[in-house]
Amino acid sequence: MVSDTTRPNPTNRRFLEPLHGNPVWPPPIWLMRQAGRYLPEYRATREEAGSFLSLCYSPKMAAEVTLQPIRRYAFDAAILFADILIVPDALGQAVGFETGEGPRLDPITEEAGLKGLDPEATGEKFGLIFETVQRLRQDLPGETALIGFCGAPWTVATYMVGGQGSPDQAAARSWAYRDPSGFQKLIDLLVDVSVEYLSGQVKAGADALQIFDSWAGSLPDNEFGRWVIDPTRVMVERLKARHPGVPIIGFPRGAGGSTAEFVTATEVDGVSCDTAMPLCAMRELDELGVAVQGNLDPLLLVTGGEALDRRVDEILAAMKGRRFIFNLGHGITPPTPPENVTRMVERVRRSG
Ligand code: 1CP
Repeated sequence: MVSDTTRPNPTNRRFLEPLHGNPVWPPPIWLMRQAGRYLPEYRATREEAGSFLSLCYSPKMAAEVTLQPIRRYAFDAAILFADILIVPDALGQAVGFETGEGPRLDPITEEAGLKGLDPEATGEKFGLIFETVQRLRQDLPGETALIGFCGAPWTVATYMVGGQGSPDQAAARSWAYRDPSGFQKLIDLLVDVSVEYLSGQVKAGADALQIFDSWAGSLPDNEFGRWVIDPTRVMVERLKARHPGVPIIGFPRGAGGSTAEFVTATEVDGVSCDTAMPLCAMRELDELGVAVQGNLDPLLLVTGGEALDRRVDEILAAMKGRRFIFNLGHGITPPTPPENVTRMVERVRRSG
């Protein structure tokens, strides 16, 4: 946490300041899924690419869609355009994206299925992602930080085991209950591969990392330590040993009352809070010594108007003077009018 990781930020990238222990105001701002279907220029590049995965694996086009929201809104950070399911795809569990339907994988539901996964095979596909990062570091404005990312082992496992997104992640949870030692092998493999993947992104030019645990909230508290906290803690420990100055943000979505324990046990430098996290709880997280990121409801960006303004002001007032990064509680949704994003960014930047 801060006492271990604070160091001067050798760049002029304001986004990094709260993560190194220094509050800055107005707070830095970026948005989860800031590249995406709400932008007409994204839809055009996506169409040119043909499929979602060809977009992810084309360094030129993936860099282009990463830059699009930076050109429009001058966010303080860009996030590499890729997906958390690149990891299973590169391991050999082919991922398909059906338009409008989300990802589809051939499910792995027991230990024997792990034989089909090959960490040695990830090089070619990971190499394309690292090339995107390299291009981005060259093309981004000097003051814009670049965030690399991956899915947390638990969340990636929910897709690998379920074969698609699900409302309750029942397939992964039931393997974990039925055969914890077999499921542990899948988690351990994802820890190893994800550390290499993130380390490669740092070597290629990422300034900070975010680990997305979008389904952390589906586990009861007696399972949360083993499948959410432990894998993330090990990843943070290994990444810090290799890249001591590179801050790591955790996003244990839905973790609620277990979030403080997540922060202390994993030693992340920042925690991204979902929409349901009370602002008073976000202040308590700051008091643990981490930067706090969040947590506007993405639906307010669709609604716009005074309801949007009011909540932006409430969040800013609650977090003023803290190590805070303005963001959403989850990703931007496709119906978001781009001008509502402009309105919000201006309001955050004008806040004194
Ligand atoms: O063009 C399209 O139609 C594809 C939509 C899309 C996009 C724009 C998908 C499919 N992934 C992405 C990009 C993406 N995904 C980014 C890029 C950078 C940015 O934020 O701008 C990132 C960080 C992600 C991460 C991701 N993918 C998460 C974690 C964050 C979250 O939203 O909870 C998850 C769960 C995924 C899986 C995924 N990929 C795509 C979809 C539709 C989904 C969700 C599937 C489901 O659960 O049903």
